[in-house]
Amino acid sequence: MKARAGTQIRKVLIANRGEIAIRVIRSCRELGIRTVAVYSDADRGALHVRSADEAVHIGPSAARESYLVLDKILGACKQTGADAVHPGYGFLSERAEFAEALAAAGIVFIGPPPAAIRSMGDKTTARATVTRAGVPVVPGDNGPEGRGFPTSALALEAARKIGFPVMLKAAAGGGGKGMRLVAEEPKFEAAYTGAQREAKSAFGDDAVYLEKAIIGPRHVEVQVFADTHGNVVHLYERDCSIQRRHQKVIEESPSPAVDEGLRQRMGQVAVAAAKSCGYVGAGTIEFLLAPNKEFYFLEMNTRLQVEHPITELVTGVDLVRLQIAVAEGKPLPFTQAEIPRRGAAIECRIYAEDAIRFLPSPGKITLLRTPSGPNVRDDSGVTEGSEISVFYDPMISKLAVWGETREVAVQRMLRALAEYRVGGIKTNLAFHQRVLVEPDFLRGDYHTGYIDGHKDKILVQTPLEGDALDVVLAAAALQAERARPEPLASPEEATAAAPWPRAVGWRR
Ligand code: MV4
Repeated sequence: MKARAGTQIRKVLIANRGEIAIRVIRSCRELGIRTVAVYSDADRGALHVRSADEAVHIGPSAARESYLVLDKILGACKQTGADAVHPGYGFLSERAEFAEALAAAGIVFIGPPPAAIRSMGDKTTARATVTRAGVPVVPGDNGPEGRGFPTSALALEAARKIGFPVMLKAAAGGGGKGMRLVAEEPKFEAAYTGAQREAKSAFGDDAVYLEKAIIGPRHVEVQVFADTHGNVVHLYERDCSIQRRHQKVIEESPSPAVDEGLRQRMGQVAVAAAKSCGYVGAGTIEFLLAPNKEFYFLEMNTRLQVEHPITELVTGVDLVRLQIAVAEGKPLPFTQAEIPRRGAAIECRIYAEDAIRFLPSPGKITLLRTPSGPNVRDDSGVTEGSEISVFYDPMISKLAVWGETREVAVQRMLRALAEYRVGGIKTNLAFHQRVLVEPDFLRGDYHTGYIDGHKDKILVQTPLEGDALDVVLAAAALQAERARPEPLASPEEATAAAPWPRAVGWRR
């Protein structure tokens, strides 16, 4: 982001769709900034189009021919006189050439500098870059020239040194594509070939490198923020271990596995990682947290993330507003010590899907009632009558709740999920209820294998309703009374929050 100090953004084009476009529009509106939506054929009547001040049609439904076409976005900027672009997540958000093209056109990219996107986009470069700053990476080998292994023989030799089990990963990868767990030597050759082939077809780049495999890890990520004046802070962690096929399903902050000491260390390391690549704006440092509480840098996401609302709920910071301030060249409005961390937040991603078979369930939403009430936030991209198309991610909304303790947040999420009504398509609402009432989840005792490990109890279609829901609330209440409350950030807050709220049966 090349904003000179004092640049004032007047009109933002949102190069995205759905809930994140609407989320960005909301902050812009509060700031008195004009907004421009872009839309494809399939999104002609979409909510994000109606939410913006102006909208520009950018082509056919397929993202490859619309949302992913750089020139169409640039054209829409010129046509509307937008002076800045917010990329959201996905689509063009982590394409360095996009940030460069905008800069060349004199348009502010509300995101990091192209060089930071580039160095973190390649996993071997990212590992090397953060290692120089003292950040712990998973023990491994980037290959003889630092960008993958040219032959499986060389890779096997390195794997023996690292020790099995190992992970083969695509240098251009991320998100699990081109990744292979290899438990033992006889399986290595086939895994190497498979990872290479998958990397080539997914990224047009077959470079693969090696890491020691961490077994039973949690995925804990730290939100970072940097301004153009050299200030870098973190906004604590999110636990995103509840995933399915590398798709996050439930996220929470703080992580039940992270105590205050670990939080400070992970935060400091995350800040060092951001500094190592000259970062500016909102970013996320992903870590694997091993069962022995060792943590390792995994990758950096150089964008605002889907799950950013839970960080907003526990810190009270509007991350999009902050992105805009930083893009205008303003300094961060707080120091590390001034960032609050209060209570607990949980987010459930509500999908239009057959949750058991894990397949999208596109179609028209014929009925929609979204939950509200105290400390409930529903970030949605649809309304009643909206069409969930086959062209894009079938996420309906992100349901996020806050509670003074984790137990209260769980109860609140169960209440909010029970309030949700969606007609016309299948959803994963019942799936979420089943995850939340599992004793292991209630204890915060889970890792990235949680869903597969609890298949028979979670992957059933019946929703929890009526009497069953009473049971659920009772279970959560019991848990709340047993559990020791998460200590608050400061003695003042602890005083303000005491006495601890009892698990109250408001339905009675
Ligand atoms: C790993 C790992 C264990 N050991 N790397 C999956 C997606 C990609 N971002 C990194 N992933 C993993 N890398 C080592 N050395 C386990 C995973 C992993 C995982 C990580 C985060 C969240 C969910 C996951 C599910 C399966 C595997």
